Amino acid sequence: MNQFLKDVIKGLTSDQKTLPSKYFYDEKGSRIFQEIMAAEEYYLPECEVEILQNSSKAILSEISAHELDIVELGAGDGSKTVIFLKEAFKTGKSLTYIPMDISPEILDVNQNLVHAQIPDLLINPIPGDYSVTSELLKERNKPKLILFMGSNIGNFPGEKAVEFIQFVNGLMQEGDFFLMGVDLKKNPHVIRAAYNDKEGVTKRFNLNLLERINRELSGDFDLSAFEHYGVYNPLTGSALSFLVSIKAQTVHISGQEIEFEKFETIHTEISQKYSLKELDKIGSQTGFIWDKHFTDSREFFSLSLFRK
Ligand code: AVJ
Repeated sequence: MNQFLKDVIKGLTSDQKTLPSKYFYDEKGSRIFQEIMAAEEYYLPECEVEILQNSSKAILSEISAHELDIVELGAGDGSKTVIFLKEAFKTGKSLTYIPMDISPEILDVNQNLVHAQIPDLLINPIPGDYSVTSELLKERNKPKLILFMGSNIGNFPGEKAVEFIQFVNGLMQEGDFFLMGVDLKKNPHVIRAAYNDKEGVTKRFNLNLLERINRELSGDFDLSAFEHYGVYNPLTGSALSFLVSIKAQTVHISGQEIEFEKFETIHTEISQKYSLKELDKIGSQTGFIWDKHFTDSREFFSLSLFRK
């Protein structure tokens, strides 16, 4: 049985039905995510861009190595990272950009975009699940800067985020750097709106997960019988996305029957928000000697630099 099918069946036969958010990003899902990034309510990219424009130099000034591998986990289309790469290229360091992403199609987009803007930058894309492909880094012994942008860390629930950062730390040598984009705690209305855009792009993004199951795993989800529900809980700092079955129904996936009660939900995503204090604590918990936060003017978002 392929891993996707295994994960889907496991998730949909649990008491609280769930689906892993990494499966959002097939070719179509990656394109819808690009639309989310352009949605008015989805403030994250513009904040990250503002920080990259204003602070890339300051971030780079912390890094003295002349030869540097810039590794990006979950790189996506590279449209924001290229701002940083341009600044890095100007320093005259000898750089290799190593974008990793689960979607090979988006890595092609990434490579074309970065190459068009910095023709002389060495690019070495690696497609695949970065929790697997990042193991390849252990074979490279150049100084490293690992990027994990866009608040992708938010997709890991609580302890799993700490474990993941520990895992990243384990890929690094003393003196290497980790730069992580993190969405900060803020007015709950602002967060809720970001996951409930008026145009319904986020809804399409969520429903594409069911469509993907239909396409790839011979599923028969009726997309019109599921609604998108996005909430933010200030108690926990978690934005959560669900698909709600609006009626009792039976769905078939590769021959297996899955029953839904009326209004039963599938939990599809967590997008955790952090405070700068929490990030400091996580940094020291996960083996870094210091961290420094670069934020936008509204303090909505942080690019946090950690040194091993
Ligand atoms: C790519 C994980 C950062 O959680 O904000 C956007 C994905 N989901 N809207 C996020 C997402 C719904 C996004 N990350």
